[in-house]
Amino acid sequence: MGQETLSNLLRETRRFAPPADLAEHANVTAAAYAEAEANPEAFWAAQADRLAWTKPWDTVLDWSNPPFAKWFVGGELNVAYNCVDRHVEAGRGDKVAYHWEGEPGDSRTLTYADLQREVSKAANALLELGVAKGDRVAIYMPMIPELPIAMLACARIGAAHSVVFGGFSAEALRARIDDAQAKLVITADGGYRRGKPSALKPTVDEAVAQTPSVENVLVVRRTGEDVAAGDRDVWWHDLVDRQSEQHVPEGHDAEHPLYILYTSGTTGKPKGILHTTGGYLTQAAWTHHAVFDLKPETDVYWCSADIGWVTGHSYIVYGPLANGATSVMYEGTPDTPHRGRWWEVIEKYKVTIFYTAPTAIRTCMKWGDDIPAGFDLSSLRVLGSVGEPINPEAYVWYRHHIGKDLCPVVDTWWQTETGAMMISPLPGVTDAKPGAAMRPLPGIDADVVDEHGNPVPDGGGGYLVVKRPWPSMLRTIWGDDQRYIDTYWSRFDGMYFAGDGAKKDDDGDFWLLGRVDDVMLVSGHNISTTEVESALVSHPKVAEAAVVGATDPVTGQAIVAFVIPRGGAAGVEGEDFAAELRGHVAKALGPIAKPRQIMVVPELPKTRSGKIMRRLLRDVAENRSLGDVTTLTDSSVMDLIADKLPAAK
Ligand code: 6R9
Repeated sequence: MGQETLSNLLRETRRFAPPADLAEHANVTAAAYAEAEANPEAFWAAQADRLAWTKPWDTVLDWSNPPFAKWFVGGELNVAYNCVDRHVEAGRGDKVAYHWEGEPGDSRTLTYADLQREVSKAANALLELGVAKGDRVAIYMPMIPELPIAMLACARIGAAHSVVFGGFSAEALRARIDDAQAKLVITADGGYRRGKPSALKPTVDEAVAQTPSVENVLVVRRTGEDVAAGDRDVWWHDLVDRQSEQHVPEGHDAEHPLYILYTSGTTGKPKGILHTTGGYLTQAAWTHHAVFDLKPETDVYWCSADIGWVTGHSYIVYGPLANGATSVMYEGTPDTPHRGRWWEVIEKYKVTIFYTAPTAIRTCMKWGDDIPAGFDLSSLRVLGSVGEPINPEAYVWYRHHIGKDLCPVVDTWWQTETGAMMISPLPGVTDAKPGAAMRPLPGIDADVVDEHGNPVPDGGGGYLVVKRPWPSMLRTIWGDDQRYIDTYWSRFDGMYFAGDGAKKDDDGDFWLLGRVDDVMLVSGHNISTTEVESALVSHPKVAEAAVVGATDPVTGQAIVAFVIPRGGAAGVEGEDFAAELRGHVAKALGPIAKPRQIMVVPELPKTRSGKIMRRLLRDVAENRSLGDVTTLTDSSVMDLIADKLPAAK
């Protein structure tokens, strides 16, 4: 970053107040902010009390050895018991935990009682394979019910799981298995994606050929395709089906490892983010209750993420189950067999709360408004967004076309490292602004600081930090305490550095501006890619935009934009359109933010979790050969973009 703080260009005046009846019956009211501020530890202790503990804690927070936090010291609990058994014991065994929808149209319903039986059998199976408390289990699976069952079975016996997203390569899987020294890999023959079986087992075979720590590979049959039988392989149906349905869960220490989840990162070895038991479940459950206003008796909740990402861990598995929610879980892609599949699922299960990512919302904008219009979405009452800054125009589209202007949209900022939501509106409290994550949640002390670590005034921009430990924070990077300190706690003294830029508007509300590595420096001004992208997306003909700073002899960096037109938009080729968009950005943000160059492209390069990979676009804009493309969803996208290149210099 340069000398100046991040520019603060975008002005947004739209406000959306909570619907009156939602506000009246909201799970959490404005009083929570004051209560948490007065005594954050007492506030979190009260939220931990929403869970069942087998042994009470002695101390809420031990911060005597920063940055290594311990929450609920001395307490013991079992995460699987909290997510499953206690709902059955409370007489809610017949309540649906998951309405599972397979991509080919098959479906399964799992009640909490079903889940208790399945998780107990799976826990017994793991024990039979010699997996013990403290061991690590790698999970590489499609979005089928056995995935949360496997995670809960690990949690039940105190083995830490490491879920690796099913789209990762054999080498990525091998590196993660090796780093965690996993004893067992749980996988499937494959899953369904884009209308056909997509194999997983061959990738596992390749990975475990070089991982001596692995004693067994447990394989679920999903697609029925042929798989090679290795001598460590065991079929799930052979082993798990014959197990006892009884397994008595024991309490584990509040700081016992629950899971490791690797963040890909743009450089270097992936970081194994470690989450532990008590604090993690407390914050995952409370935020799910508060931010979605979940009413477990009546709501049907759906998070469209893949469980391979942290969003799926906290908001498909642990948060919703701890709260006794009824969830939808969907196996496949949004456009199979047609582009209305998600809306069809919402109509079918009468989903009331829907949580997705800006990338998906912009894709739906691109496909056209008429697609969601063909389905009954009237059951919806709260909408959520996560993963990237949501452009104000995408927010308004989501609210209007999906939420019928009745549903509050909660833009939730958090990270794999934070474990659960940190900054978000509350749907019954906040007058939300499109594009803003608004305020740190009750109990969270986040701020925006300048390069010296001093808080910026309202209206200023800088770096997002967290100033006080929070229950679901990462405890370390697996096997590398020093890297944990260096990455997160060394940039600013005594503060957690998230790596994101942010600004506070004149009301003190927070706007996230993307990763600080992506900020552009144009003629001495720091300009956020997010703001220029949002200005482009506010043009009626633009569905998606990605902006990068390319080296420029005159201005240091110049803004280069890649745009995808909205479905059906006419006149989106040629210099006239580029000039129109340049003028539009200049009008919205000022002439300094005017892109030097605009390229109309059919697709953008995204990571497998849907975040735009600006690094690759920078390579294109600077006519360099492409860097590492292994985390890209679809590498042919870069060829499509390269075809447009004549315009690029
Ligand atoms: C949950 C998740 C974390 C990074 C984070 C930030 C970006 C996530 C956001 C957001 C703006 C939001 N991010 N939510 N940016 N507004 N509501 O996505 O975790 O995969 O670890 O990514 O995603 O840049 O630092 P993870």
